[in-house]
Amino acid sequence: MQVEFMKELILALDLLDREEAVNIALDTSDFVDRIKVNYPLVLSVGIDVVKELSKINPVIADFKIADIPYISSKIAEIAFKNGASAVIVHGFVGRDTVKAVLNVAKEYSGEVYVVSELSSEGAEEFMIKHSIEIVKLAKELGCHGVIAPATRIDRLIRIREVAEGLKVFCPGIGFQGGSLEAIKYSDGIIVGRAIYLATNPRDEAMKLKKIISDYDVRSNSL
Ligand code: BMP
Repeated sequence: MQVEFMKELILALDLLDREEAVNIALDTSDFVDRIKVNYPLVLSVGIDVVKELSKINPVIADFKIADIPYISSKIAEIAFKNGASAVIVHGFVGRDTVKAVLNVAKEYSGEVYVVSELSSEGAEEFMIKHSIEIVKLAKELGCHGVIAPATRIDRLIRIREVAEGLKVFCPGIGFQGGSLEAIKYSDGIIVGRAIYLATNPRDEAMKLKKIISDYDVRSNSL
């Protein structure tokens, strides 16, 4: 029986230099499913880097959009116009903003991912209290997925249950100390520094993709 590999490796390309970013994207592209760009890269080298990277792999524009609907939809529009295939929005801002971003995404056949609770410790102060409601909102509005922490597996499991039918992508593996076990409970992992700061980013991406594929084989044989 043929095994389908579903779980993804998403490269968080948080570099400040365009050439270095593009070179690492090219070098790791055989093992990476998507590239996630964030403010450090875009604010350093310009939004058009999204277009360039999207020729290598689909790009998720992680601008963690969290503004009034009017501004949020403008940010999403700029991301999609520049070749992003998905954007990340914050859910704590409420349904009007998430809806506005979804409406823009529809025009571009793009995807919208919603942050449930950040992988960092500070999420325990405020976000954790509302993250399940945020996931429910993402589901109700028809978003494509949520971002959930690899640093708190118990929370990830709970979020996964509530997010049934949505994709769950997990940052936090590597420098943030998150567990590889997150692969089991997610549709993909988001990894930055552990790849782009490695002596050999290609080897690191290959290793991670192999671990992910092994989880895929296991879940297919259950
Ligand atoms: P790193 O693997 O270097 O820790 O990078 C993680 C990436 O995932 C960063 O781009 C960060 O913005 C993002 N991220 C995160 O770390 N935690 C979250 O909860 C949500 C994120 O998007």
